[in-house]
Amino acid sequence: MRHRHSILAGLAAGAALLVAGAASAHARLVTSDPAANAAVAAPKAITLTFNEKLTPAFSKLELGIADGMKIEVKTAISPDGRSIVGTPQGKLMPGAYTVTWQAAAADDGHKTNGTVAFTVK
Ligand SMILES: [Cu+2]
Repeated sequence: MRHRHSILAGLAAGAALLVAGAASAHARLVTSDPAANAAVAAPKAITLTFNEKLTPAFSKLELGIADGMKIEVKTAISPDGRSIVGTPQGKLMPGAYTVTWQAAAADDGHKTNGTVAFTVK
């Protein structure tokens, strides 16, 4: 049993290394403003900052409210290439919002995506 356990542990460590190696080549969300799950005053812009430069054509965000309705947002990539900035085309009403993002790493084009939830007080 002991031997079997050590083989499984070795396999797990190998898999973790593979995952870490792949992740380092992808755009990973580092921070957001508003922060994930924060309750804030209506933000004028939403900024998602990544660990590496993005390809603007394939990097964007969408803003939705709880019932799935989309809010019109103008998106741009920051001058340093690492942030997606979304500017809502109107004041955000109090409620729960979900930011859905897609990012493509500039170095290898690999795409990543995710969501960030926040609440407007
Ligand atoms: Cu990659």
